[in-house]
Amino acid sequence: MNVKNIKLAGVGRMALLSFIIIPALSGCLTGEPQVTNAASEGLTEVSDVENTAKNTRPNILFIMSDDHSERAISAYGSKLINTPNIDRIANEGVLFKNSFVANSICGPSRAVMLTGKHSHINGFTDNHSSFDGTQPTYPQYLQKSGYQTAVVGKWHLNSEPVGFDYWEILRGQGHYYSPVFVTNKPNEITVTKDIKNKHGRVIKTEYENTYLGAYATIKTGDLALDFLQNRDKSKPFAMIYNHKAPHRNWMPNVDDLGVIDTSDLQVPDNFFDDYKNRPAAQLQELEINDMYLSYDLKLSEADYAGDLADISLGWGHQWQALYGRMTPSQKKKWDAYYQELNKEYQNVKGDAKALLVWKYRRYMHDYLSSIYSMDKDIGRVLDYLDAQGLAENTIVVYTSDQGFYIGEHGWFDKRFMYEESMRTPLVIRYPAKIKAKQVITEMVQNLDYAPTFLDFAGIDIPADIQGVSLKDRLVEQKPIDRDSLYYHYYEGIEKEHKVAKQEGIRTDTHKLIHFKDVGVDHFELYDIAADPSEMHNLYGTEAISKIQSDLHRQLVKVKEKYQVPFTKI
Ligand code: SGN
Ligand code: CA
Repeated sequence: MNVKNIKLAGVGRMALLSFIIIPALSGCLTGEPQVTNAASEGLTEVSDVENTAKNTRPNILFIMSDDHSERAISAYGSKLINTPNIDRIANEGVLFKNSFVANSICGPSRAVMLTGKHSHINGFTDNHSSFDGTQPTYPQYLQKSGYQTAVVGKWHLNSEPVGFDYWEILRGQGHYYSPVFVTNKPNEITVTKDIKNKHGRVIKTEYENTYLGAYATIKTGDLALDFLQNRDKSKPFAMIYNHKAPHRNWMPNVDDLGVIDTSDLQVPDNFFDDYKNRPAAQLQELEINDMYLSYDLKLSEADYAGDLADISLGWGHQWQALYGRMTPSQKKKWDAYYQELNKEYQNVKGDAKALLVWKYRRYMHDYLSSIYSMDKDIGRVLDYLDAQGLAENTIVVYTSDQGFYIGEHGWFDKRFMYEESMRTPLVIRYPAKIKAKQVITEMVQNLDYAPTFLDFAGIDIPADIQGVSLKDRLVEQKPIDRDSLYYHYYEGIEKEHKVAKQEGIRTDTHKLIHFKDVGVDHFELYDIAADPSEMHNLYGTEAISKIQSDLHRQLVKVKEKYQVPFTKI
């Protein structure tokens, strides 16, 4: 971090402190239970019995990354990278071996988590939707019941956060370098922006902070720590601390370059997949082979002069814009690392297979490096909880908005109901109530987070929530009541990456997927136990016919249970 950033971080802290004090004071006027500062005044910490009970409720620290495959987490057995801090949460708590999303794409997955409801109910079906923040979410319930709530980092729901005392979120997808955040609490560096409708009327005012020279991962951690340090200590807190990393285009922190070595990395077994018997997979555009040489793979124009496809698509300019967000000293470190290695491109570009392997290794270097920095940042926040004696009574969750392909089927990105992207990492720690070193193999889904938090906070779970609370499983080892998961991806073949619309059901052993889109209408069926990479579509084969009809029956049942309109797909 350069000197400028340190200064900016300090300013942010002061401003944050002032806005936390103001709501605390305003409580005097509203007649809410009054709390005094025990440490400074030597009084008991709370003034009434009800509030004492409330204060024993756990804090909640929800940590989420963007596009983190569980196969890039050492606690999940990854040999690709060490993630000591995510592992710390798992080792001191619980690791879910079979954790899934309901819709493997960013905004929709986040909406499922906030509401505990499937996409067709919460209305945020694809990334082009805008989240209706007036509907109930778990942060709103927590806030109403006395939690101090905050969200920092990636949000990506196209509408402003509702139910948070403090929010400072990346604009849209956000940038790795010199990130732009929007906040509800302006500070000294804020630029005020009036947003107008097409008639020129101001419809809202935004407060925007550009942290010049900052790296998004570290800035997000700084904001999380600022909130924790300056929070209202009379209340339990619930903070969502969301990273942009390791989302495309995987720009590592210049200070961490060289830590990850992928120069000899072997490609996954099904890297050269031919997509036989899987028609939707034949139509996708998720292949590492299709990555942009500059934007994705970090070659400079000089490196690929003559290979004009990349430039003609305009992505050279996209890359220049991102590179341009770095400070001169960051660019110097970046170039010192990449320029030498980029010379390899000349040796491989004439050999299609060698080039593809080179692309995979470069992709993995950048992806894993972004994770390395993020894991370190998570460590800073966990250290703070330890130092403040907060770890015992804080539920810490680490997850991702979905899984990701890191070369399986030759792909990057997500969206498919196949295992790599339907899965998402999930580890939970809560030393006061949850025994350490548990591994849970039952299937859970991102639908379950909201009811679990409400349950732990002692709030009745509203009847319309579709997920199940994991509290009794976590605390008392009671089995989870569910035998299948419903999945639905809505974006479709006409959108980026050309992945067909699909829905389906996953049981412990099998998966049935219905692909239905323009020019696509077929089922696929996998025996996940025998074929975890889903290379052999068994749909329509004699040996599977009984299981097939059973899965069809279950799909109908599960759609009824979740009130999925039968016309949707
Ligand atoms: C961007 C990326 C896509 C990615 C989507 C959705 N393209 O559009 O590769 O699938 O985000 O990701 S990029 O050229 O802009 O990098 S999500 O995690 O937000 O759902
Ligand atoms: Ca994502």
